[in-house]
Amino acid sequence: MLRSFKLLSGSLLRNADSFAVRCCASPGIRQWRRQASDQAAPKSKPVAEESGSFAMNLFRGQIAADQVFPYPEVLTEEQNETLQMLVDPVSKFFEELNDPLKNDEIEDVEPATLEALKEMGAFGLQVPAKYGGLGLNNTQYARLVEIVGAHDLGVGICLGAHQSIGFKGILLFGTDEQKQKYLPKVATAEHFACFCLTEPSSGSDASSIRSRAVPSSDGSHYILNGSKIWISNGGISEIFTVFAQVPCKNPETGEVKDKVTAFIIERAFGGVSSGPKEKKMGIKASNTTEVYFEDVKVPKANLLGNEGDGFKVAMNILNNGRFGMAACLSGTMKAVIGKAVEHASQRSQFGKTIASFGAIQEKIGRMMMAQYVTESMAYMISSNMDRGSKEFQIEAAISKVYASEAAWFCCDEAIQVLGGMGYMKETGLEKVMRDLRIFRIFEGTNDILRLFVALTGIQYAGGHLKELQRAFKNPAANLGLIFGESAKRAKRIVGLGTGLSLGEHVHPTLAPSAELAASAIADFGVGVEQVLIKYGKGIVEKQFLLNRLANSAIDIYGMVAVLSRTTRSLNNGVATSAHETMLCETFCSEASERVKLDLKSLASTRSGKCFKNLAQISEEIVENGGLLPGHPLGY
Ligand code: MYA
Repeated sequence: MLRSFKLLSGSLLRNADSFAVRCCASPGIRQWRRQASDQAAPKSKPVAEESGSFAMNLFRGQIAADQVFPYPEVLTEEQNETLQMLVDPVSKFFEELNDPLKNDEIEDVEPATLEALKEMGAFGLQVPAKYGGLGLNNTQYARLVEIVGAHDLGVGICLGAHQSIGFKGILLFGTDEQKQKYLPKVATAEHFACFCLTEPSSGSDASSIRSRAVPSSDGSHYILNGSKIWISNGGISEIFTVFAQVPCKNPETGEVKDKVTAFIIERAFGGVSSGPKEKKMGIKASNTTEVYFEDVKVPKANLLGNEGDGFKVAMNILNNGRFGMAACLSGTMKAVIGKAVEHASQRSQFGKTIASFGAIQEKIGRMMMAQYVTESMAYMISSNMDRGSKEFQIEAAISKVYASEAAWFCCDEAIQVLGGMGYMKETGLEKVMRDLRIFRIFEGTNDILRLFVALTGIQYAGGHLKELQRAFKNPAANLGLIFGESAKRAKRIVGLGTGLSLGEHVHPTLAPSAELAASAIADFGVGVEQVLIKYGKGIVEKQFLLNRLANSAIDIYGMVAVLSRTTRSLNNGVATSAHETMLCETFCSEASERVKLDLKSLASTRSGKCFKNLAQISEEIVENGGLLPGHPLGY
């Protein structure tokens, strides 16, 4: 036993050492990439802060249960009552008054609809009542945007671009004066707001923006120049949250460097103009334009946050809004599933309703599972945000990725269930599909968010691995940490498992599914550690692997979200708990198999060869400027 402990700790120390030389402590995607191609020694900074985030700890193969068990319930009786009073009228409005196909056709929100939404207070859902809004929390907001998502995603974007990101920065980072000045008018949509980050040369690489604001010589204001593209509400907004480079002086070195800074810009400042409405595939009712800033005089008082902090302001606004997308799309899924079910139960072929055929049952079952997972994630995150958690960025990104892909899947399958009818415009699914396509692209493409999820988690796990390495340099002072970690690894190596369990948190009925999830978490932690040790900071370039780690993290978060929610239903004896149990068991079973496959591919020679081939195929085609194989007919 002692000998195996010594052997184990020796190899751990060697590996941790080699990892530490190659991996810097806490870089972001950009810094990591820069350092990966640099020969210079990476600068290190204090690491290994503890995180309460479930997803973050997943990357260490640990269960941080507080955010996920029990399934959070945050609404007070009063908040529930307020919400219930809103749900009916909002649903009725969308069912009876809003015309999604008409909005789509005129590529605008019908004026009467817009006015009615303003009257309902729909543009200021989360603005505190003292500034004229409804003062809803994230969970209440989620429940209402779900209704919007079920009926009209085009209107949803008009509402969401305004409050989910347009003026969210003022809510999150505004001074009292800024809040007093701007919130009352945006809450009522007397003034529309929008979020101006993306530029022609800066999409996913958000910090490379070129718009620039230079302080005036008397220091009273900035002069802003630049242009933004694809701005939702860009043509109708009076208030713009704008990100621009500002020359900032390092107080220690005196060096001046451009840093992203956030501003609140009014169209009334002058020099602000918008391009024509873009012609889009979907969400046509929403107004998308370019926005230009030409020598705009911006008062110093309109800085949002501090000079140089704009990138974090932007990221926080986006993190804060992403759960809303999941909630909204869970509503969309409900709606498309409803259409599929209605058709499947009425349409007869071969003498039976098509709902009785296995091929259709599998589709409906899978659609339902995807919706249940999305909804469980959305409300888990909104509740955690309402409970004051500040660490939800990975979870929010996961929910955006999962929801946008699940909604696409559901809509595609619903169309398939309806067959020819599904393809007809009047059924309404064609519009939903066009509307949905953008959700995998905007607010951070799913590709970039997968990298964000994987690298943020790896960075956290890497910090802790480095801490372990430091502990080995002074073992006497760190016996607890060393022994704990080594014992965990020793148990795993001799096949005793890791001791990880979700058993105490889940209903006994779900014990087998909980075991699958716990074992996926343990395996995932090992997978992360192995890629860290093998590639060090070079992991940032291994996007085939990062994608698979992100997929596993998404699946595991999904498993835990449904385990938690289903447990609540079972504990409360709700009527649908047996149905939910099947959704939960099936998802956990399939997701755990996917995780196994993804993790296996991290080290498998065969997968490695496939990834290499795929990369080379792409390189050759790109170099050739198009497809390489000749036509089978020879001409
Ligand atoms: S708006 C446009 C959306 N654009 C994007 O989302 C841009 C995507 N790009 C990025 O997110 C970043 O550039 C990435 C980082 C992730 C690629 N939270 O060196 P870095 C920290 C917290 O990695 P980069 C639109 O589409 C990081 O830890 N912190 O940065 C609207 C590091 O910190 P430190 C973060 O390589 C459409 C530092 O920043 C985050 O440049 C309309 C630097 O990091 C984060 N997320 O790339 C939608 N990321 O220095 C309408 C990084 O301390 C709404 N950091 O180590 C619809 C809503 C529908 C519902 C409503 C219905 C009513």
